Amino acid sequence: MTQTADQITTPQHSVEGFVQDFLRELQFGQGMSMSRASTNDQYLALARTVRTHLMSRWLRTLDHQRDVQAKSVAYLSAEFLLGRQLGNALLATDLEEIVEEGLASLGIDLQRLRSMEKEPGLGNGGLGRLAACFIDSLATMNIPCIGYGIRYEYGIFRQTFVDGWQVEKPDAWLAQGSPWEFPHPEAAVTIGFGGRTEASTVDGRLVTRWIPDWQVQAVPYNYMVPGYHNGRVNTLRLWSAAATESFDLSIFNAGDYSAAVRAQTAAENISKVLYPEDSTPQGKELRLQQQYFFAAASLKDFLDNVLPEGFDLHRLDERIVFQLNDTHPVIAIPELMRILLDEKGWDWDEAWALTQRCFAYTCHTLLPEALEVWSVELLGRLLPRHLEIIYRINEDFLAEVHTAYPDDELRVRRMSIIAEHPERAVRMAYLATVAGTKVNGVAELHSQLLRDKVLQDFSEYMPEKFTNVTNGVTPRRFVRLANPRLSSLITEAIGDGWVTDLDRLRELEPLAEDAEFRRRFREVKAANKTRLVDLLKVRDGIEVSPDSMLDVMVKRLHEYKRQTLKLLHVVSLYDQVRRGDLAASDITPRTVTFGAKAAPGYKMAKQTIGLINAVGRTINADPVLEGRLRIAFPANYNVTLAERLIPAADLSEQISLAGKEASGTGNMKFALNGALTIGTDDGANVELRQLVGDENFFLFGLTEPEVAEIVEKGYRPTSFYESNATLRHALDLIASGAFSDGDRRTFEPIVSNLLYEDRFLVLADFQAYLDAQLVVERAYADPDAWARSAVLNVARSGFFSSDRSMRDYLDRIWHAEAAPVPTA
Ligand code: F58
Repeated sequence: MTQTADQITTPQHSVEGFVQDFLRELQFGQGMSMSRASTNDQYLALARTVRTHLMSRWLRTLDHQRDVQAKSVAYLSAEFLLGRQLGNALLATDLEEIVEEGLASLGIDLQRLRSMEKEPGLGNGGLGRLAACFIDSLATMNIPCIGYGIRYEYGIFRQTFVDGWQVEKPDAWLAQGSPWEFPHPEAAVTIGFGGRTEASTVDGRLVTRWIPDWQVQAVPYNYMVPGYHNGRVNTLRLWSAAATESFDLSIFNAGDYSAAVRAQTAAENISKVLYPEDSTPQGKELRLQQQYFFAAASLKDFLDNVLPEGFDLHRLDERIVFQLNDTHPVIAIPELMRILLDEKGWDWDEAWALTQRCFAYTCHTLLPEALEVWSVELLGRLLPRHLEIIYRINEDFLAEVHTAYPDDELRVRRMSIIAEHPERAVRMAYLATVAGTKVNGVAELHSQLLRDKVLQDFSEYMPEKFTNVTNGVTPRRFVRLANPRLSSLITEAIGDGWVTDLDRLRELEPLAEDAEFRRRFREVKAANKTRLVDLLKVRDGIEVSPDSMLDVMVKRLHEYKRQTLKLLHVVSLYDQVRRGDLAASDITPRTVTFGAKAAPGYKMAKQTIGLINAVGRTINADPVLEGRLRIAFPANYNVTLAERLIPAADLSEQISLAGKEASGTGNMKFALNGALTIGTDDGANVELRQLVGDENFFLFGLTEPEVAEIVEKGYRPTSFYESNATLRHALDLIASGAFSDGDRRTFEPIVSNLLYEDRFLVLADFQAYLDAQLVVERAYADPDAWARSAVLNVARSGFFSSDRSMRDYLDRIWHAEAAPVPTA
């Protein structure tokens, strides 16, 4: 008889029990005695000890799901930017104190072991981190969910600086093995590519078959996604590519050993590396291979292995909703159609009706150039059957549109899933919109602009499909784990219910008026700064004064996010001091901190990194500015660094051009950790400001309608350069070579881009930004009033919990319910 989860003994929840388990893992798991074990051995033994605590919950969750068959959410995402796992596992199991004490009794420092963990960097930025927050919330809310994605062997590159320029290094996060993954080679599925389709008539019915000409194996690696203190552990299933045996065999049999090995390498390439985000999607064949690889493997896995045997597929939508995280998994739509039509023998209408009930699509952008398209040539070559299906979907859809708008041929053409120029290509966002039950944007303003601009024709034709779900972040990782001091202060004041019910932070509001609470709040901020200062010294050799205002801009480097605007502020302060227009002693002491990776192929972004470092080198060495103005730019900003930086920040920079940042999620993390925001009326800043109140938010800049109007009339950046001396001097200083050893060519591309193009209206918003920074300085001059505002930011930002986002998805899109896992 097989053992059930209930019969498996849960490890002991005591210090002595933990110490025993840990030593057993060290000796028998890691093969090390205490005296010989390295710190890494100790970390691995600890990770394995902690994961056994999650194991019985995981098995119980699976058993429970098998019994109750509750509707699940399949979150399909090419990226899951998880961050380190150990801290989260300790938190979920409530083992932090026991482990700390147990390790201390062995003379081991828990923090030291935690620092050994390499974070899985399986994402670029906001989109990937959002996926990680969402699966955390679903587990905590007891919603059955499977995350499906790709186990990239190399995650986002490791950023280094050489002479201030970004140099990318591979991120071999798996080099030492990962104790958090569970490979299941026995459950691998085969995924086909290429080849041709064949139509024939069987029993009077037209049947199409796809005969791929090459295949790869998709091997699942399972990761635990623990709920917070609730006994649920959901699964994240990431696929790794491997050569199929049959593939190898045919070539081996032909006697060509090296060709066979090459083929193996080609197969494994599919999950080799995460594509670093670019300013435009690159349309690389390997990327489409990655997309189909994980979308097809996930569908097959769900249909064949997760659904119970004999399940009536007509009811699939009662058991699952496939949420498409941007367009990357959208190829799953024609794949489900192919399975139903070609493998299950359904007719078109019933297959289409079911497919339309099973998918929903989240859009994460507003930049038209970032909307993914695949050339018909490539898609047809790699996935010939899918292209046929997409054509048919389009044909039927356009016929419908034509019926609705018989006299509007232009509209019909605009709405085609197939673009005709500059080449014939499949518009993946249109396909997702046509096929999905719902389409959502990620903040109110974004969803409105999707309806009114990006997908206007579609929202007019099927308004009921469009909805909004404002993003959120998990309070477990981004407050409770990242900011233990603030967490204790909050818990002491209002109890610990906020960790799973973040609206309860409202109860802190009256404490904003309590001088003693404000004092303790400032103490927390100061201690977090000291913790960061210590980290930056060790991690990057950067010296930061804990007494300065910590002004932080951390996010991917993109022109629309406008890191150059922040930099122009710094350059202009420096310039004013140099000219004698401003006394250094009148500058509020600040450390302007950047964290940003640029896509390796994004020239302007890499230039900007070079310029930030160059300006930093100059002003940091200038004795006149000592103790007044510094730039800190630690390399390789990632989730781990975010967890240290955000709790220490005073000022959060959210300065994208209005109408360009879909939501932003950093903005939420900073507010929840008691930083005040200087920001434009963009993305979720809009909602943040409404919640915290105008008086607790530094708003500046053009609004989206104003931007649209200026662009419509013809924007001339030089007019700002000509009419604003401060701006002119700052730009001239960069152009003069002052930050590049007198070489005027080094940063010429940035300067001329700003002067003659400036797509993101940096110059138009410059003066407003400087003025708002003066307001910031005045506010910061009164530390107690600043603390009051910061407390109110915390108290009023509970809305930005990803738990709330999940409730919105559940109510508006998924219609799934909680299924509490019984405890043993
Ligand atoms: C981000 N998108 C949005 N894309 O820019 C941000 O406003 C939003 O808060 C966040 O999604 C979550 O909704 C984003 O991170 C990517 O990283 C893509 C990865 C794949 C290539 C194209 C960019």
